[in-house]
Amino acid sequence: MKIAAFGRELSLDSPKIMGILNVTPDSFSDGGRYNTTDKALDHAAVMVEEGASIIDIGGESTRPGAAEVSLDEELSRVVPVVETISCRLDVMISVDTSQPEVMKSAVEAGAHIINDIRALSVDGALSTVADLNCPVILMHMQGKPRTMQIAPHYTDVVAEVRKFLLNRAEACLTAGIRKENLILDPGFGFGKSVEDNYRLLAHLEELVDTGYPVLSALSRKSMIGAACGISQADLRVTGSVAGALISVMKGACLVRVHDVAQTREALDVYRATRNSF
Ligand code: 8Y4
Repeated sequence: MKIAAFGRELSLDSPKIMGILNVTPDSFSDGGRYNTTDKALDHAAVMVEEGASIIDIGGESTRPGAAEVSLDEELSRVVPVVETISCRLDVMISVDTSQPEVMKSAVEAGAHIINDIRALSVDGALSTVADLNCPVILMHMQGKPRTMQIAPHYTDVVAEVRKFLLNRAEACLTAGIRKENLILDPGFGFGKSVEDNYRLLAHLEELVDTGYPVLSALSRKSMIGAACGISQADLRVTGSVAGALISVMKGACLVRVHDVAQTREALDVYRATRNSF
């Protein structure tokens, strides 16, 4: 398996790291230190050096209760950063957005992958990605960011998440998006209790079994804090690395992380072990 976009390719035969670059002023888990274009570039360069194959750039805060961002605000946060990174670094760029206008402008500016927590549910998103002909990450969410953590409920979280994602994949295929461009993501923390999140992680193989590449994104999230008893998000590094490694051992081929160097080391040990089988 591989991801291919705009003349660039990334083999998924070995797991790859997506480094998180937040460009929202309230990027909580890095204290908002990297919110200008220069600082974003510096942070991205460090992550590439540490082993990130993809840099994920997002201009909308999806933190529960966060304020909604206008289209112009999102464009002005994302586009300059995408332009700068695509000119200066040899790395794939994903853009965390649900808005067709942002998708188009970001790809024009040099982005390769659309990362949509709303799984292309906004009007015009399906046809936009079909036209762009680029890879897209479809994520599961129950409810809406503002309220999703109030009372998440499932009868069978693993079956429901799998079914939702396969339905969205079908909608993509119907809209003319190529199968090779689809990546599935269980959406840890998006309308899920800690128990739901761990059930999804424990059964990640059931998502991998779909045949689509799976991305796992649990870095520093509350499920890690809950298991480790750590309330401060930026202190959840070791638990996050463990979660990334478990995901990869269950067949995820992409992990979205804050702590690239630490995750790279864990995946290197796994690789060395596998190579000795
Ligand atoms: C601490 C650190 C606590 C981070 C919470 C968080 C996903 C995603 C996000 C995901 C995909 C986040 C943009 C939420 N999560 N994209 N984006 N999958 N594909 N929270 O799970 O990182 S933002």
